Amino acid sequence: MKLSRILALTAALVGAASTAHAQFAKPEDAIKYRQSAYTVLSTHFGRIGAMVNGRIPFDPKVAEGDAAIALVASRLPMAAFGDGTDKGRETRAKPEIWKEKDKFNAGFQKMDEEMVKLNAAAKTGNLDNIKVAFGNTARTCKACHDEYRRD
Ligand code: ASC
Repeated sequence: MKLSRILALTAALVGAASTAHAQFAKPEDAIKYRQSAYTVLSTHFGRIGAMVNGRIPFDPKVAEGDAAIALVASRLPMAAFGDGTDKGRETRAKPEIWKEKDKFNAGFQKMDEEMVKLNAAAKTGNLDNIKVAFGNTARTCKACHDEYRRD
């Protein structure tokens, strides 16, 4: 998929995701939604990781598709961290998320920038490029997990 196409598609999806906020009937639904998005994100991001680390063979087309899905999935959870969604279902989300909204949102923004670069790297089909971008993106994942996710 062309990067411009991915970006156009994700812009539309993020528009849909940001209005999803009002659509959650219960906090439980919002928590389920974001957990589902993280499951999809982790599955596809993790498969790029497996290629980067040599656990599975590198297939540039598969990596490109995974990067596109990871980018879309990474843009979904933010709309599901609305007020009152700290409780309602088992969650590892820490209360600090709702106390440090600007900082939390900045973390998502940073991840987004690296995810976009990962997509550009995946399009080159060059494993070394993907390795660098994957590492940079993974650091932005970890930064938020360290601060805002219970073990
Ligand atoms: C993954 C995955 C995460 C991140 C994180 C990066 O593949 O599931 O949560 O990478 O481990 O540090």
